[in-house]
Amino acid sequence: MERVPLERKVLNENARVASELRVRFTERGILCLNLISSPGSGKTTLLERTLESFPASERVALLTGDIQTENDARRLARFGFPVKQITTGGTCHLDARMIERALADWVLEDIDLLLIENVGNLVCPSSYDLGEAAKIVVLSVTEGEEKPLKYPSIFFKSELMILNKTDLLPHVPFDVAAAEQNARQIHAGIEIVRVSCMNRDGVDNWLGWLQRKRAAARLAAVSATQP
Ligand SMILES: Nc1nc2c(ncn2[C@@H]2O[C@H](COP(=O)(O)OP(=O)(O)OP(=O)(O)O)[C@@H](O)[C@H]2O)c(=O)[nH]1
Ligand SMILES: [Mg+2]
Repeated sequence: MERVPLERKVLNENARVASELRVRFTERGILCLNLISSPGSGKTTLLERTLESFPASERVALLTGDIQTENDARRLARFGFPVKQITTGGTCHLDARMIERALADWVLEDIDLLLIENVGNLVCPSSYDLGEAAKIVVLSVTEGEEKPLKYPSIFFKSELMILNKTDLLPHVPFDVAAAEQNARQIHAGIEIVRVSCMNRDGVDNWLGWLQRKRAAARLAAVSATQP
């Protein structure tokens, strides 16, 4: 009986902090993206492919969430951009307060792009707004094409689905058209980019999507600050 009101209170508090973060990001023209997937779909690898394409002058920063270990932050730190690991110690998702705390000693004026890798989980992270401009769901071809139907919430809330590990298609029974149709059945407007982080196929399409979103965030900041 007590559980539902408590859950609602937690989500309301999260929504309040997330909307404060969103205002801070929007005003400064920071594009914040929240990457969500099952464990091992390739979030960190996609971020590695992304960072290696950037010049050293790129104003990008990253937060990466895991229940345990600093491994992902170590992998991402190799590229020289600011990275912080958020270790949740058991919680299966990041929340807006964790993002607020992680950003406390960073100067937001130095950042244009904030990439957040959520804890590997296809369910819990979908309920927690982090103040992002968009959620991105990563699905890999080893997971089965029915996943959008089984875990609809995250596909419904994501602007983009990255279909990763396409290099494995010759070796796994995965129907790409059915997977994409399932995603569109849940969210008619979802954008889809097929990539292989292993052989880089399609990575430029992802980078193109990212640049278009960044341009839109810069425009939104100009209109937010105009009287
Ligand atoms: N064949 C193939 N393997 C990939 C690809 N992308 C990632 N992997 C492999 O998949 C495994 C998991 O990748 P990660 O990037 O660590 O996955 P993650 O989503 O960050 O995992 P968590 O942070 O634990 O949720 C690693 O062994 C990667 O090398 C790909 O496009 N093709
Ligand atoms: Mg990872």
